Amino acid sequence: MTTAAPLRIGITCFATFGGSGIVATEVGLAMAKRGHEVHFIARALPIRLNPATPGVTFHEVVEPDHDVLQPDGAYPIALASKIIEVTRQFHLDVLHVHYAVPHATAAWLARAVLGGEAPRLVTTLHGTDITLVGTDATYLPITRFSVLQSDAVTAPSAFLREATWTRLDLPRTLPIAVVPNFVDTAHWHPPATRDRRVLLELFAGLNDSEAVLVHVSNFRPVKRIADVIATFQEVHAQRPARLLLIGDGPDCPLAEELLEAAGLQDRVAFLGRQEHFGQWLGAADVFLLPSETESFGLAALEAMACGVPVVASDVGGLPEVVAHGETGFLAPVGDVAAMAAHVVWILADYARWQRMSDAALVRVQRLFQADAAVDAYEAVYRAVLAADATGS
Ligand code: GMT
Repeated sequence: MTTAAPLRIGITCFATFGGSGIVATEVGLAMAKRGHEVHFIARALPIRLNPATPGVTFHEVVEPDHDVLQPDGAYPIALASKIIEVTRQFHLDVLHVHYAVPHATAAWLARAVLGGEAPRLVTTLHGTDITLVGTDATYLPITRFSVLQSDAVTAPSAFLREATWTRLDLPRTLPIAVVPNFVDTAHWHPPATRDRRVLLELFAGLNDSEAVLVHVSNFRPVKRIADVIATFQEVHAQRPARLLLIGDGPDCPLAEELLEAAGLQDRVAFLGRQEHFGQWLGAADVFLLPSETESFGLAALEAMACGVPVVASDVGGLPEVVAHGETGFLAPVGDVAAMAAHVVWILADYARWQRMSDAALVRVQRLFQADAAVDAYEAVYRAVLAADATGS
């Protein structure tokens, strides 16, 4: 329980499978556990949110079915209306939106309508809202405006803070608090004993000499799925290996096509979208994340929390998560040969693998604990409220 007065907090996020929605959900759940009243406002129940959690209420944003608005839709307006409704009913102190567009934009609109009753606005940037969508000429002015209208802005990495200042042409005097993403180590942890039998249900006939590589994502082009497959192919050419793919998205058919072309389909388990996959993750050997860019790489952090070394692109916020040579390796984007060589090197010696696995756990404990991140977010909430009270 919190010692200071409990807050009424609104949280807006994407409900779909993706890092920003997961972080938003974990922050909200942790705030509720601390005794705050938490209202999730989203298009659908966010993945990993149990609406029966004490202290949590879910408010669904429904777009009324008016012919004139079809097929264009008006989601940001429906969201703003729901924020207005929830604020009026529950007197929110703070609205914490995750992903700048359209969430911070809808929040600005709601606040304009609410006037004196408006909650303080905290915007957490997540990555593509700045690096891709936010810098698209269509959205740039709105993204920039929405960020500037927020009472506080946070980003999960120093990389994304810098990218936000630079790409939105914002002064470095605009405070952007870096609050790293985090994992609940009660949920994400290595198995008590590294029992590979759980993988037998996925890979018939798996034997101890075979390494299991794993990739988890939303299979968007930014994840460079072709590089996941090519890295696996190179590793498999050098030593027996299997590949576990978890997630769903537009590049799933590409993955299947490439695996078939390489004749590797029977070496791969493709599980699609999974809510609970820790047991398989913790039994795997190396996690692959060869993305084009990542503001942070939450999936890599979850793997590290399960004691799995990560081989990833040396890009974006990934170097802030993966310690090169200690908890895994980083290689230039697209350098499949280097990534495969790193994987083979890690797997060549069990003691070496174990050292990296242990180092990953230590790094997670030291830098990415839930309590520290939730403390940081709560401090941001209290700071914007205190600034409001003093009129600063
Ligand atoms: O990874 C994605 O493509 C989804 C995206 C999202 O908005 O859900 O993830 C972004 O936010 C995550 C949580 O902060 C970060 O861990 C991911 O690195 C980031 N993705 C990119 O920057 C591509």
